[in-house]
Parts: sequence; structure tokens; C-alpha cells
Amino acid sequence: MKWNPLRGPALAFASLPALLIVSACGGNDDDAPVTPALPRLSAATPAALSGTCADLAPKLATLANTTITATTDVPAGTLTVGGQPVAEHCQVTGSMYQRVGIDGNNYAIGFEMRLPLNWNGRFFYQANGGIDGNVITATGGVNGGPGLTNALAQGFAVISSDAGHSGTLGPNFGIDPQARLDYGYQAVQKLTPMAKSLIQTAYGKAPDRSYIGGCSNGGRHTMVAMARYADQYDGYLAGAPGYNLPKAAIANIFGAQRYATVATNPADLSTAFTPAERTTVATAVLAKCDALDGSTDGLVQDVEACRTAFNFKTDVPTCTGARDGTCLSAAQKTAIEPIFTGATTSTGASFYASFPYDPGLAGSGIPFWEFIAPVALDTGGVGLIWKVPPEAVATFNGPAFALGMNIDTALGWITATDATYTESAMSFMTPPSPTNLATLKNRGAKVMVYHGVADPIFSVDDTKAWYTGLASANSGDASNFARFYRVPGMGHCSGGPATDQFDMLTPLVAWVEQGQVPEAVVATARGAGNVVAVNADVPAGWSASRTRPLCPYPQVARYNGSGDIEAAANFSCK
Ligand SMILES: [Ca+2]
Repeated sequence: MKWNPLRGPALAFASLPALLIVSACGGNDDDAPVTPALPRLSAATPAALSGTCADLAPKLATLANTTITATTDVPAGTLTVGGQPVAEHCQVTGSMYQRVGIDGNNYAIGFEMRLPLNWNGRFFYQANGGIDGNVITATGGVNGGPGLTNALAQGFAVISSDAGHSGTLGPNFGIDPQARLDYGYQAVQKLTPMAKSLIQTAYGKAPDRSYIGGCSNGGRHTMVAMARYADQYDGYLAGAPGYNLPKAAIANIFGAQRYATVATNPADLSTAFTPAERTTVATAVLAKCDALDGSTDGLVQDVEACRTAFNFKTDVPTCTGARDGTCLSAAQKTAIEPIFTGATTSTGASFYASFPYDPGLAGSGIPFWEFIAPVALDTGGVGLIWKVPPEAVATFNGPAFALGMNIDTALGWITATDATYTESAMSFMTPPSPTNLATLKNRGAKVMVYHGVADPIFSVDDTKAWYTGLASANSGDASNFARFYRVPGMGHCSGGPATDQFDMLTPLVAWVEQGQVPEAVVATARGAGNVVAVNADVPAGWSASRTRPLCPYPQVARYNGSGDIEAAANFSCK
């Protein structure tokens, strides 16, 4: 079960010149109250690995609660990124806190670290997706999808872990209370000081600067770290953060129950809202909203104006006869609209978030999250990882559990505790006080967050709500330490009719260490010929390498009125 399925070995990227527009000003309003400047952290300086990779193994024997299983030299070019070789590095594999769980299964926090021989002085914690369980190659992604560079290629020492359980268990690890906590937040807590100590041994100094990032559940880990480990990391790169993951999963099951009411084949929820029908809705959204940003280009940049301009009830044709893909039946509209306006309890109370209408709702990645994930993934998360007490593994039937779930009751499970499961799911999965980031802010650390507007599993509106709350908690403006970028058209972490290839790590480092405030981040479409992976959702009418500025919220990329609409240079964040 993965909320962020990797697309093959997405580990080959090239070094893209920093497509970054920076400004020396912080973007505050002229009449904003003058506040003391935040401290700037010093820049990292490079160092070389002490001795050979083989020399390292005996030196690591003293790491507390840690077993090192291998140190392996990885020659240059073994990994590639964007067609470019990744430099020689030392791969260290091991585990922490081996133990037997209350379910009789063996547990440990498995990890690998990749240590460049020529190190840039920085540490990157690669927070992984889904329900973890796998030690994904520690390359350190810089966006959610297939990118042209990664942290390892940039010279970071990178760690990746399984967050405390084996993927072979699936969601069954939720039977063990400690495995729940490791997945939620304690694996990061335990691995971070070990990794820094290991780096000290390997290079003769601890990391000068430390970063954490990931998408989906990896974005959740990153937001949890903002709140819990603000003293440990200097830069936080959170993509599509499922920071309310248990609620999002129940909301997705709410959606499945709605789809089930209009599915023509009960065994296939996608028959409730077919590809042709989703395209019909996307076309209707474009008709009302595409031009609002000044360019009829297939991208709806002005998300807020589109909320007013587009009316699902009246702008989508209502079928007068049988469904044929060009319309929605009245019953479909009744069933589907609440999924977008936001899942509710039986009394009509919203418990998660709305989802914007975006043309990306017709993207090829959407059906998995809308129609399969609720009965295949969310159901195990809710029933086995977050419910107190959990369902019985031996008799658990995921689809039946999801489609029969009482939503009000389920919301009670994720805040419950008992003598065995002493922390609730909402406690161990979500950041405590997510809008109180004073520790992070005041020591000079920085935050960058991105989220696809068409993400169907974790809503960009939930992330917007967090960001506006963060602003409120900081006298109305958090932009001097945290920035939030919406990616129009993009689905969950990548894909969709979007410009979804970008590097947010480079601007984050420049902000933390050089004081260069990030404004727009230029993103590229992965059309035909993309060196890493072609995104089939890029419309045929677009340049294969269309670029757009991703704008810090609440700014919107607007067309300047002249020039090639395929080029970011002809758009401005306003
Ligand atoms: Ca447009």
C-alpha cells in the first residue's frame, strides 16, 4: 500500500541548472509591521569521506542500538539521474532497535545511507511514501515525480528507511503498537541522531546543515518533523503532505461509498464516473476557468476565481437520456458533488477538506486513487493501522470493511486509545500544533511545500488551510520562513496535465544558507522526449517542454499578455 508509488527506478536524473527566480525582498506588504529579521544559518562546507568505504564498517560498531549489515562502495555511474552519472559513494545498510512485536513478528527500523566520497556538508532525510515498509534507494528526491536531479547527485549524504516494519506485513504491522508509533513519528526521531553520528564518523564532522523531504506520506513525515524535530532540520521540503492522513483515508472511503451508489458495475467503482465523463467535467471546468489567468492554455492557475466561476450543478451537462459520456445523470451529480465539496459526517459536518475542480481530474492517475485505493489501501490503513482496537487480521476483508464503514464511527476510532494502543492515530500520525512552528522559524530554518491542485487523495485545500492557519499564527504572514506552491493540473505528487518536473531543493538550500528568498520556481512539462520519464497526460497541443512558474501562495501565474505561451518567462506571479 503506497500513497506515493514510485514509477520504476525514478532515480536517474540530470542536473538541471537551477531554474529558480530569486528576489532579495521578502515579499511583505509595504505596510506590514516591521519585524526583526530572522537569523540566517551559515552555509555548509564540503568534506571528503575519511578513508575508504570498507574502512568505515568497523568504525560504525559503536553506534547505539544499531546493527550495520554492509558497507558497499558504489562506483560512479552505477546510479544515474536524468541520464547523468551519480558520483561514487558509500552505501551503508543497517537497522535499529531489532525486536519482536506483540503479534510475534520481527521488527526493526531498516535503513540505508548513501555517503558521497565528495560530500557537500549536508544531510538529507528521504521521507518515503505509502505506509513505508521498504528501504527505497536513498537518492533524495527533489519533487514528487521523476526529476532531473536528486539530493545524492547534489552531494548530500542521504538516508532512507522502512520506518520500522517490513513491507511484507502490509498494513498488518498496525497490530503492534510500537510499529504504529515508529511509522507515525518515532523512526525519524531514532534515525536522525544515528545518521548524524554516522556522518560524523564518516567525514570527521557532523552535517553542517540538515534537510528533510518527501511527497505524500513523505510530506506527512516532513510536516511532523516541522513540529516535532524543529531543532534537528534546517530545511523542510513537503510535497502533497498527507498531514491529516487518517482523516483523508476516511474521506476517500466516504467517496467510494458515494461512487458505489451510482456504479453500473458494483465490482468496479470507476463505472460511477467514467473516463469520458471525467473528461466532460474537465472540459466544463476549462470552459469557465482556463482564461481567468489570461491564457487559454489548458491550465487553470487561478484556483480561487475558478471556485466562483464554475458550478458543477449547472456547468456540467445533465443527461436527458441514457449516460453516454457527454453528460452526468442527476443521480451522478448528487453522488459525486459531495466528494469535491468535502466529505461530511451524517449530520453534515465537514471533517477533512474540499477538493478544487481542476482539469487534472481527468488525468490518468486519478482512477487509482478514487476507485481502487479506498477499498484496497485506505481500508487497511483505517482498520489495521489506525483503529483502536484494530480489526482482526485473519478475518479482515478490505473492500467489505470500506464499503460498509459507518463514517461517524470511523472518525471515533482514529482519536481513540486503550490500554494497548495508548496513542491515538491522530496523535501519532499528524503534526502536533501544525501551525505553531515558532521553534523552526526563530532558529532560521525554512519550509517549502508543494501540492498538485488535482490531487485526489490528499487535498490541496487541506494544505492551503494549514498554510493560511500558519499565516494567522504569524501576524498574517508566514512567507518569511514558509512558502506554499500549488501545481495546477498535477495529480498526486506527479502526473496530470501539468508542469510537474521541478527542483525545490536547490531554492530551499539557497534560502536557508544564502538568504535568497524563493519566489517562482520554474517547472517543466514531461512531454515527448523527456529525459527521465514521459508524462502521457501532457496534452498534445502543448509544447513537450512547456514551462510555467510555480507561484508562492496566494500568487497566481498570470500571462503577461504577449510572448510564447509555452514559456514561463511570459508569465508572472501576481
Ligand atoms: Ca489558463
